[in-house]
Amino acid sequence: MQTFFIIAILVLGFLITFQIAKASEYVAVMRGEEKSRKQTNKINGFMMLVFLAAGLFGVYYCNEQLKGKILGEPASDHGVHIDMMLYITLAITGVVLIITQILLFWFAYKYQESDTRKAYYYPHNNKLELIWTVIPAIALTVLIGFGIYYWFKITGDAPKNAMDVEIVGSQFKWEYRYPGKDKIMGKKYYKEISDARSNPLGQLWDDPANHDDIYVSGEAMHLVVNKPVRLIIGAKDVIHDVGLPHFRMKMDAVPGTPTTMWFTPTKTTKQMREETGDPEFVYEIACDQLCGKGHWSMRGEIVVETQEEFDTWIIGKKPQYQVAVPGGNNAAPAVRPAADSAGAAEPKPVAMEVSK
Ligand SMILES: [Cu+2]
Repeated sequence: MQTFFIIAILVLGFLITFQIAKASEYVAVMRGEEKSRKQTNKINGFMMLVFLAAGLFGVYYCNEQLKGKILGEPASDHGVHIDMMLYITLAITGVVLIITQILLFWFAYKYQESDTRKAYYYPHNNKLELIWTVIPAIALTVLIGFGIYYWFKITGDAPKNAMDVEIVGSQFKWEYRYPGKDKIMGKKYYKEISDARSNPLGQLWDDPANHDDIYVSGEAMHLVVNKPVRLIIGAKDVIHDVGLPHFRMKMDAVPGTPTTMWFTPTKTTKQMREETGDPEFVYEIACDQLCGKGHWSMRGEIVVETQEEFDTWIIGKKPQYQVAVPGGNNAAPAVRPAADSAGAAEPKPVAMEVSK
C-alpha cells in the first residue's frame, strides 16, 4: 500500500511538473506571438498606405490609358442629357470614393495598435447614423429622379413629326420595317411568320396598312438626321436588346411585348466620319442581351443621312406585300391554319451561327 502511494505521488508530481513546464512554454509562445503580432500590425499599417497610393494611382492610370477608347460625343439629343447624368454621377461618386478611401486607409495606418493608446469605445450615435443615411439617400434620390425623368421621356410619346421604324431581333439577326407612305405600320400575328411565304415578320395581308410597309433585312437601317425616330422593338424567339451606343440608347426586345423608344439622330454618318477621322465609321446596333451562342454576330448598322438621301434609298424598296402576294391581291388569306404555319414559324438558321 505504501509503495502504491509513493508511486502515485511520484506520478502526480511528474504530471504537475509536466503541466507547469507546458504552461510556461505556452506563456513564452504567447509572449512571442504578441511581439510578432505587433510587428505584423506595423507592416500592415504601412501596407495600407502603400495600397492607398497604388489604388489611387491605378484609378488615374486606367483613366489615362482608356480615355481614348470611349465613344466620344453622343450623336442624339437624348444622348447629350444621358452623358450629362453620367458625368454628374461619376463626379459625385468619384469625390466620395476618393475621400472615403483616403480616410479608410489613412485611419487604418494612423490608429493601428499602440502601447500608449487605448481604443475608445464608441458603439452608437443616432445623429451620425442619421447624417450618413439621409445625405446619400437624398443624393441618390435626385440622381434617380433625373434618370426616371429621361426614361419616361425616351419611352414616352414621340414628337408628332417622328418617323416609325420597326426593329425585330431573332437568333441571330435584326430585321426592320418602314410603314410606307401611309405612315401606319400594318398589323402582325406571330403565327403568320413564315420565311417560306416571304412573310418574315408575320404581317397580316388583309390589313391594307401592310400593303406599303417596307421590309428591310441584311442591310443597314436608314434614319434621317435631325428627324425624331420612334423604334418599335420586338423579338421572335428570345429576349434581345437594341443597343445603340453612339446614341446612348438601349431597350430590350421582348417576344410578344413590343417596346418603344424614340430619339433624334443629330449627326449624319458622313459627319461622324469627318469628326472621328475614321472613314470606316458606322453607327452600330449591338444586341445588349446574351441571347444564345451566336449573340456576338447580332451586329446591325444604322446609316444616318439627309431626307433626300433617305428618300432615294427607300424609293428603291419594294413593299413586302408585293413580294409575298404576287399580283397584290387584297383578298389574300389573313390567318392560315395553325398546322400550316407552325413548322414554318421556326426562325431560320443563319450562316454566321456557330456550328455545334
Ligand atoms: Cu440578341
